[in-house]
Amino acid sequence: MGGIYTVKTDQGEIFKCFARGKLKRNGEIYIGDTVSVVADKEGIIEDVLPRKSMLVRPYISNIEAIVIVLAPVPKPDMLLVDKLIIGATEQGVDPIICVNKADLDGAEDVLQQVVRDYEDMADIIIISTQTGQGIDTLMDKIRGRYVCLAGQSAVGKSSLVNTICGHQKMKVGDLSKKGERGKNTTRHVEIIELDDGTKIADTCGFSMLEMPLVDPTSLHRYYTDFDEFAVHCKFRSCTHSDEEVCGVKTAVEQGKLSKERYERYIRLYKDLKRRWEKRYD
Ligand SMILES: Nc1nc2c(ncn2[C@@H]2O[C@H](COP(=O)(O)OP(=O)(O)OP(=O)(O)O)[C@@H](O)[C@H]2O)c(=O)[nH]1
Ligand SMILES: [Mg+2]
Ligand SMILES: [Zn+2]
Repeated sequence: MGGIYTVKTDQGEIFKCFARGKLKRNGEIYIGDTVSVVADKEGIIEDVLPRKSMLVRPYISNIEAIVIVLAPVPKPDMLLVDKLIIGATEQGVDPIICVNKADLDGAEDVLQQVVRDYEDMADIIIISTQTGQGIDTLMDKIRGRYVCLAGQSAVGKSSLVNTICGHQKMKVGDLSKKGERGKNTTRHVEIIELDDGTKIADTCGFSMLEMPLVDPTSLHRYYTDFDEFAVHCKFRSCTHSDEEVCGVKTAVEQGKLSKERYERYIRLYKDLKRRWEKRYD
């Protein structure tokens, strides 16, 4: 925060550190980085060690799994879920989807939609930070791992941290009156360490998210649920967009693949194509 980095050493000491100019200028320090420091009273970050993973949204490194939180309110943004899953998969990070606020009407509908669209792509859990439902199941998936929470503002990420910690660790917000959006209560990323070694990074909610720029013709690789139908495409290199004989499109027409998910795929595909063609401009 404000150019000061909190670093924990192997011995468990916590240092406030500054960064060497070159690291800062290149925006090269991520939350979750393993760094080498020279520390006396205050520390200087000398170097960043190689990363196991690196996400740009949320801005975090070395995580093993990403917990994507959704809720009946605010209204789920499935395009955001698509992008988070693609970004995670690209970095070898496991996606886990948590449908929160199970105590509210509409949670079951969200769960059904999530199962329909992401069953093949992610672990799916329904939880409530208010009643405690599903929290043990989630803990079984993340225990001992380094994970981050991600998703729209006000879905309950900080509430989840508090439920897991058993006390009010993070500030919790409200839904703003107009539009039931979120108010972006969490403003910085914090990593919370539990006694059992689990590390959870609470992040700021966001709505807009640009995908990492992947070659649009390989976007379908992140849609493994398309694979069994893609064997019926005329061309092996089928992008499932404008091609005439396409097993994926047929499966969508026959209701074997989610139309909504496919339409979002096309939207991402076109978006990537536009960016890809302009990538050297
Ligand atoms: N009914 C219900 N409300 C919940 C649940 N979990 C969280 N909330 C409420 O949702 C609102 C937002 O919670 P936060 O934890 O601040 O949400 P957040 O995802 O951290 O939001 P940002 O920090 O803005 O990204 C608060 O009013 C919580 O009380 C739940 O399981 N059920
Ligand atoms: Mg929060
Ligand atoms: Zn096809």
